[in-house]
Amino acid sequence: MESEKEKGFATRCVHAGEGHNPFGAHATPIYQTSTFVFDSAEQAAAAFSGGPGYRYVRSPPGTPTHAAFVEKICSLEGGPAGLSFSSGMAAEAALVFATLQKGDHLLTADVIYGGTYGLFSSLLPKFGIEVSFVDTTDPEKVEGGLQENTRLVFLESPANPTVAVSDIGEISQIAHEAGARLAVDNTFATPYFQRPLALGADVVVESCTKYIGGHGDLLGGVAVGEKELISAMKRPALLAGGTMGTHEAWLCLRGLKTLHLRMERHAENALRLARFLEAHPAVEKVNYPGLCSHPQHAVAKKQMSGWGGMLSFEVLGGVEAGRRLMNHLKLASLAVSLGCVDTLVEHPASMTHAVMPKEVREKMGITDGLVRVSVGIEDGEDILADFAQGLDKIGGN
Ligand code: LCS
Repeated sequence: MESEKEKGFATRCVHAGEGHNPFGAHATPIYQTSTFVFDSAEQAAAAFSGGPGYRYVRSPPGTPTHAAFVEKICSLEGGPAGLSFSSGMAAEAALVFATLQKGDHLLTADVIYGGTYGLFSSLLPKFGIEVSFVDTTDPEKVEGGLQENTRLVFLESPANPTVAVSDIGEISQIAHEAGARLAVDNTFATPYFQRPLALGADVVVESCTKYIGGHGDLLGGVAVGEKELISAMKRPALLAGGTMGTHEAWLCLRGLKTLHLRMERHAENALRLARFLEAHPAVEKVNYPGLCSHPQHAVAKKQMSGWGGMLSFEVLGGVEAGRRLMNHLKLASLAVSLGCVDTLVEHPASMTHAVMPKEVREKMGITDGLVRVSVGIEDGEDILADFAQGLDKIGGN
């Protein structure tokens, strides 16, 4: 696309990365192949010694389908380079492989997805990497947690599952002054509502399984950021695997074409549900960045252009009441994952964050009674009606 940078977000969702198609195919083709054929031994040798061209699909950039997807997401995140992966976890694993080595320190947010917590707390220390967890909603605590050997600061904002918000701009300055890089997991906000690179982050990682794919039918991950860092991630991507499937790359490319439309509706429905729950007598507390009661509402307002589709809440009566509610919901499905067109509910303490010790969880607000909702793009009234009938059942049958 000509002068792509000057085009609006929606136009880039639709057009970026598209159109490099031989034979004039309107939709980018799925290059369902595992390897590429060379015209000559010389061309092959050049490709394998760092030259351009496609080689073997595990070797970035994979196929032209992957390249189209990466070009589109780079345009949306506003980053110069990117890499696709088989899952968000594979992207995170490549990030830590590329940026940390024995003796280095990772400073990470305490509220993060349970899988990420597991990678950081149980796998990295096996390789001699020090890891510490800090409340990144307080930049002073980030500053206090930095060490001489800190090479990477990692955070999610909004964070899974409490939707805690961290000040990306302020933390990037603190990290950079200490010689560390800042990585931000942008899965909840998506580039539609938040662009961490423009706020000062060095790299963005995202689970494409969520809003990027958008329909709950794939696993994928992506990293976008400064060229040097993304280049360093190519080696772990090649050698540890974690390659995005070609069909998944195509589904992500297609999913992104409607990201702007879906995110608007997710956020509209989520705000309605958050307000409804906050006013409901059976609900103790609602976490949603768009509510004035959210402790980092002002930071969210500063760095996000919308509040997203994720919220969590506690019902009166704790875990038992929460279970009764989830068992009585009819429209919303009880499932992990998020960012699908349909509404999903889950119980972080026993599902997505079960890997965290109870005392660790509770300290950061992931209580036994917390219920997380990924608000879908159905009719808002139908979502509200489902939660209304479910909450009615908490005390009774
Ligand atoms: N980052 C965040 C914020 C996530 O929520 C997840 C997965 C990941 C990274 C990892 O991505 P994946 O490898 O699954 O593509 N979150 C999940 C969740 O909340 N329920 O199921 C998975």
